[in-house]
Amino acid sequence: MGASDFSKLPHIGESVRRKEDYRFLTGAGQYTDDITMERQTYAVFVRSPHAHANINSIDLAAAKAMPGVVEVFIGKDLEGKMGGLPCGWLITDVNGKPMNEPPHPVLALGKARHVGDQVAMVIAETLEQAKNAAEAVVVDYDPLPAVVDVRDAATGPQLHEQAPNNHCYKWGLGDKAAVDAAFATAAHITKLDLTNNRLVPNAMEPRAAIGSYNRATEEYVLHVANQNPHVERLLMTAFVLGLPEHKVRVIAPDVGGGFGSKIYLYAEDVALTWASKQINRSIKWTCERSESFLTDAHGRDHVSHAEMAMDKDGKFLAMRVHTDANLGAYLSTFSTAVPTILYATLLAGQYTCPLIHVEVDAWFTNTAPVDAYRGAGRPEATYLLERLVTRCGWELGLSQEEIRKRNFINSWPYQTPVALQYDAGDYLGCMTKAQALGDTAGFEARKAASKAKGMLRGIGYSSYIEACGLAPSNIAGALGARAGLFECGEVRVHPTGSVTVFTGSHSHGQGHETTFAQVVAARLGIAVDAVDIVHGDTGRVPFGMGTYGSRSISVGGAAIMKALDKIETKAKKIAAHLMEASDADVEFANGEFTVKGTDKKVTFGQVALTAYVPHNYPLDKLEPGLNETAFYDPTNFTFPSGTYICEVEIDPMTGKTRVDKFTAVDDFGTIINPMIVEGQVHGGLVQGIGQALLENCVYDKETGQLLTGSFMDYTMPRADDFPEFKIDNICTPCTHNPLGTKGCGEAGAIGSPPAVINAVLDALREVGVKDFDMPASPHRVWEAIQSAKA
Ligand code: MCN
Repeated sequence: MGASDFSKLPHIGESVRRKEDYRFLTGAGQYTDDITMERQTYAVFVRSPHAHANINSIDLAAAKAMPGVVEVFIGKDLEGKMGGLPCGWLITDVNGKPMNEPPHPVLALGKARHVGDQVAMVIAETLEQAKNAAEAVVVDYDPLPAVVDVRDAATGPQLHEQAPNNHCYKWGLGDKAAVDAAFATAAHITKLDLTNNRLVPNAMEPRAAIGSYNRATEEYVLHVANQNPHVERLLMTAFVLGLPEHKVRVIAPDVGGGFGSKIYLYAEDVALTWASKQINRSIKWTCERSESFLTDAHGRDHVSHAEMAMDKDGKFLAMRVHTDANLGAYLSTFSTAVPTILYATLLAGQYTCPLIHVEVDAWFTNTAPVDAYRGAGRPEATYLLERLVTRCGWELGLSQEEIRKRNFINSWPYQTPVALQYDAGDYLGCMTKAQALGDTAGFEARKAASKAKGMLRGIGYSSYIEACGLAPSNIAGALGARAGLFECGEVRVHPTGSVTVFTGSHSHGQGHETTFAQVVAARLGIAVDAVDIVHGDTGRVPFGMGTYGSRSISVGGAAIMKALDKIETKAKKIAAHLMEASDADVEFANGEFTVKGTDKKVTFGQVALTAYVPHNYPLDKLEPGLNETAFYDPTNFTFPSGTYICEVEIDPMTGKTRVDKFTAVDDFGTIINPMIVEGQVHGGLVQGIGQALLENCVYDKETGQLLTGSFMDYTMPRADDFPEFKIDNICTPCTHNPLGTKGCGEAGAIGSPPAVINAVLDALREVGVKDFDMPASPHRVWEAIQSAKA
């Protein structure tokens, strides 16, 4: 079935209420911490209070003697028994060498490299006993100088022997010589320095895990708040524990948000799994919020310099970018892919810039590891490009609309100079719709009204594009991924015609139990409630590559569609048998099989029953049962795009910035469930605007201590920080997946930060401020105004 036929099916484009919400809203959800295993113990991790320190000795005598203590493990106990935590993405340096990949021990060995680095695991009968005993562990540290700012990494104290000057890799993309030549003859060059501030993910449910071991079957079970259970198992068994994969079952039950931070194989997951066999007991660990701040993989933290060369009419000729990326103290699972292929390949944006050269230096510092956080590389690319484009316009005296119009891509497919080929879009159409919805025509009047009150008002545009549906395995493999990024779906039709689907995608808030059911119900002509979706269990789902990169509907959903194709083919054979017709004459629509040119028909339910109750069934030609599995590997990424327009009002006396209007028009191709998509856009906008205005992760430069280690210091956005968003869509279906869908789960977080900062700068230009970077906290805005005055 083609994407355009699919979009016309019942249930597609319907705001079906979320099936999963009843259990969440009535407290019946089952998160990892809600689960209690038999003979369960509790673990607490002793963590380094220093950003960088040699560990001279660890004295466990007092801790082991504490009431209820079952065991205490330190790095030396694990040495030789397991490998280090692997990085799933190898980057080749510009010189053709592999990146520097220092070891990442499960428990620190000899040295702690960031505040919160895990040094010991204390296991006791109760959580209180484990906490008390953890305090009795005596670690003799020898503190060392620390480096936290990526700009100081090269000259800072060395973290790893295997990474001289704290350098992980220098990576590049594009034709430097051609770019330099274009710059040499350009009519105008615009330059910009930017910092993309570090963020802490802060999912509502903190990380949690329970490791268990069954001596009889010699099987491990890990319950874990994770977005990616099969990959977690693969990395843990193949790279760290050296176990046969079928002896480890990873279950990710209900998960309360991840935003990328739960894709990774964390040290705690491995330690709990391994130790469960050593003590022959289940071990539960639930991260505390302050521990999350210190140890969840953080996001962003780029420092960049960008330049655009233009002709006299503002047409882009070439762009060059240099970025320093902070990787933190160790390589997290996908960290190396974020500042490279997920970032640099998006730097063409929506524009026809023919030449782009990007160079990225990635560095280790004494901070928590940095990895993918909602958008992963694409928000960083969009922030840089959309800030640069706006500045290009301002320097040439062109409006934010005009500079974009002069450079928008307007025919597809479009091959960018940074590897990606966009399949479909309508960038001008999207911007025009956003301008109408956001009443940009009325901006000057609103600005005058603000001025009359002594306030500054600014407007900011951002026309983003992102690559979702991660990822075609060939492309990912060629670019260094250690695994293909296909997806798997199994459709099991039961004799009564109801259906259970087993998907390798994982839902941790995105509503898959509803939208995937809509897809299946639409295809089979049955009720949405007749379809159940199972995910997050390596013991039940054949295989899966998990959820990230807004891939689930476009890759996971497409795998289910492929399995449904197989179901339809087999079901037609059964229907042909029932109607005594040839397979070729059987048609299927709206849950009914008919024979061309006759009034014969049988329902999907009758066919399902026949598949399992083989009365008069042609067993010699057709196997009983109606159960199919498919793997889908996309041929390209999907390319959601959109234009966001933000209007801010700033009080110059206090620096307080208020987002007064925010308009978002996106192109997600075919939309399965508009209500869920709208919710996804809302969530993304809150995270993106949150980064631009409020959220900022700060380490102390001298001591390496995390200064924003709690919600008292790290400002989480709240509902009253935002106006009512104006949201709409256009639709250019994705041309290469059977649903026509493009991902929507990250768009809001990708497109919104530059819209906000462009608006802030537009307002501050009035009072002479020339440059400004995130976050636009009152103090920073006030300071910028004061320095412009001085
Ligand atoms: N959808 C749709 N029509 C489309 C596109 C999507 O109806 N054209 C629906 C999908 O069926 C799905 C939801 O929208 O129910 C999001 O789909 P998709 O864009 O495929 O994204 P994923 O399901 O793969 O989710 C991942 C994405 C990412 S990468 C982050 S980060 C993120 C996000 O989703 N983390 C989230 N949204 C989140 N939402 C919640 N509540 N919690 C998180 O941790």
